[in-house]
Amino acid sequence: MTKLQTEVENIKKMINHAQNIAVVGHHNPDGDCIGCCVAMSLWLESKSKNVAIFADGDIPEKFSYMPKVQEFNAHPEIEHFDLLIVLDLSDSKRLGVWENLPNISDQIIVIDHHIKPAFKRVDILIDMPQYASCGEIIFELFELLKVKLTIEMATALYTSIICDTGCFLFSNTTANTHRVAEALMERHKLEIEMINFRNFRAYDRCVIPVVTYVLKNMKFEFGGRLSISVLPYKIVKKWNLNYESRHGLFKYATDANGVISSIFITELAKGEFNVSLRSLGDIDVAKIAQKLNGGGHRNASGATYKGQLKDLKQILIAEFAKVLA
Ligand SMILES: [Mn+2]
Repeated sequence: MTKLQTEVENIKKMINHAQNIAVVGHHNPDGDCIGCCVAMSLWLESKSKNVAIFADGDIPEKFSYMPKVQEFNAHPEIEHFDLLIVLDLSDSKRLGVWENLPNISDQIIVIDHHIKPAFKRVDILIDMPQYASCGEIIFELFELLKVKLTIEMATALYTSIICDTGCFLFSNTTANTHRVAEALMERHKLEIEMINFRNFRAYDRCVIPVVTYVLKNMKFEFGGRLSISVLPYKIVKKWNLNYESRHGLFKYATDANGVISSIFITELAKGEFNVSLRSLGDIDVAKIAQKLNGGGHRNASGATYKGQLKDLKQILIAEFAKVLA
């Protein structure tokens, strides 16, 4: 029995007893997080629940093909919830500006696929890191609860799956990932060309100078197996780079032939750095991120760091040396 199968009756009861429900994802919400929150909210509303959706940060415009994306963060004034459902979120710190939600909610369900989710108080915790996306877990939950998926819910869950697997490219993609995608596509005529184009091909021409900067300044270590990119604060500020536009740049750091792991450092404010780590195969970058009090998945992790860039680089290179040298 999976954790989900064991807990499904308790989840059902908890949701049935709640009327006012908050659904929250992580800050800088990505496609998995947004897809899960949308699918969950649509289902709860079909059960006549009052639902408020939260995720700290901008909801990227590319997700506007899903319903409810306009409703994220629309109800900051609500002071109490019967139930809080936390999705795709491993650490209460990643609630960002919504860190108070657990304190104003009677009960809390966490459903996540990160390694070791960390929360102070949880009534039901479903942590299934073997799943590529949180969307896969929500699909399974809906199956167990015999929820009839609408095309909007299927579109949202399909978005979850493709976004966390890089459109079925990453090593976290499993047979189950494909089975869930198959089931979603079998039930509804999803607009996969539009969804995939928006998420994996489309780019704004205004990012061209930044892409040029990244390509020109990329450094390689360990015989070209590690790439290191740094976006200094002056570039971030000059081009007004938000999380979404920065995220699209990781591809250049990770996809050069021969590169099996990458470091992408963004200076968000003077002396304050966002670190994104990616890897292929068995190289566990979550462990390296944990050294900086960050975390994530084996092949995709992140952390923040305050201090000197040269010290940060030194720490990271020393860690990568353990697996690459
Ligand atoms: Mn996820």
